[in-house]
Amino acid sequence: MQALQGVKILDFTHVQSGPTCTQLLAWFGADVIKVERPGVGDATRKQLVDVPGADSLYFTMLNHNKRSITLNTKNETGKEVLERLVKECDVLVENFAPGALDRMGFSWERIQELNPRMIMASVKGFGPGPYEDCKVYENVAQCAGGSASTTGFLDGPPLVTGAQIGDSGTGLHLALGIVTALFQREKSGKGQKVLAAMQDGVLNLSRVKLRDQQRLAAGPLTEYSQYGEGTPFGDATPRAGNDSGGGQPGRILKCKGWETDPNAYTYFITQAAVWKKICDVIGEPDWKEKEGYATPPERLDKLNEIFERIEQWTMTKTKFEVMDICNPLDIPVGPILSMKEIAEEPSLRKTGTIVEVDHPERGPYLTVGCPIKLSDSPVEVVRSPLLGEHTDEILTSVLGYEGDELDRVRGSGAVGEVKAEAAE
Ligand code: CAO
Repeated sequence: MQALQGVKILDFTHVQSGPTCTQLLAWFGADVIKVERPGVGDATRKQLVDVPGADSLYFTMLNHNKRSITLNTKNETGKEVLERLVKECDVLVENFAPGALDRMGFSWERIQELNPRMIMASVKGFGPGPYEDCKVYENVAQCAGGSASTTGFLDGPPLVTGAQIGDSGTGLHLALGIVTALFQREKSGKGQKVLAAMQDGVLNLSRVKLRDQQRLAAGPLTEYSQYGEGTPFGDATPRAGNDSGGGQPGRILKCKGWETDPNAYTYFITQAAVWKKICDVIGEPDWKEKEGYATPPERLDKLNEIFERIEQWTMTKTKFEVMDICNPLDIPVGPILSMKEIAEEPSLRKTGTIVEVDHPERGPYLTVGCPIKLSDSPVEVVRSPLLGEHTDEILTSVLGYEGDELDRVRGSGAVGEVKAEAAE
């Protein structure tokens, strides 16, 4: 038994944001039916291809545990099949460019007519307003959501981050919106529209920077390195390099091997409560009581000197040795782990956070498993579907087509080539 067992999702998503959401719902047990254009499918199937002829890792890693039906929704018979899917499903999830669903003939009004219990969930780049009609990809959202202006170093340009906070982040937000709407439907009996705009999702994840924007009115942000360095603040939250976003100063510091290993670094936080232990570890016991060093406010204008001293110590240790020494002392540190190290980490395999999956076209590959663990809803990661792999199965077992009717749909060109044997 899984948490969302019995919930049927009509998955009209593509690329990353929407598929992240429906993959999570599938992992929680929903039956996710991915609708794709015959012969084409989700564009990511053929993007960043590493194994010629096989679905890309981009696609496979975002579409586990789903079924794929190919359907031309601009063809009359295709529309008929889609109507039946709308009536049959609980949730429709889409991340088309604004207006695409309306142009297909499936406005929110029409969907409600067909199925008043339907929850219609959308990712869009922007919410209502001046940019609502724009097409948006990850980095546009990172820039428009406030993340890029606050990421990077003070003397460099704005930076995007490697974490896909615009796409996968918004997909996560949307998934929460969907399960919340399902919960409300239990009482109201009615569906509703759920919107997660990528700009809003990025801003939600960047809220500490909006906090700092307002704190600027009360004076300089004393925990930022630039304060100690004597660099004046402007009128907007500045970029803060690797400074910690909270009240405890932190930096990324070199560790043993940094000259040749680009990831031989550790994050080191000089948490006030463990200051004395830090002083002992780095060999500066005098700093425990020394004037100008003993309390957090006194240290603010000396953070560069302090972190340089700590770095002299971390450079004598590997990032894992730093962890081994500091953890028992409750000094918060964290190694900079490369993707290679993460891929090889046995504990992540054990918890299902990293999973090896087999695929008929590409063989075994690694993927990120469900990051949210429910004690009573186990997740088994199942490979992504081939294009149209479940078309016949969905037409017959979900929508009840049979006999002449089934032949008519199959022969209409609406569902493309039926590849039931692909499941083998
Ligand atoms: N049968 C027939 N037509 C189909 C179809 C199907 N099964 N599935 C999709 N289509 C059509 C759509 O109806 C649309 O046609 P029209 O423009 O003629 O109405 C067309 O395919 C293209 O859809 P699109 O505009 O969404 O796709 P795109 O590649 O041009 O844009 C993207 C991609 C991501 C920029 C856009 O979808 C978007 O802005 N989405 C919202 C924000 C978002 O999710 N962005 C993140 C994506 S992840 O990085």
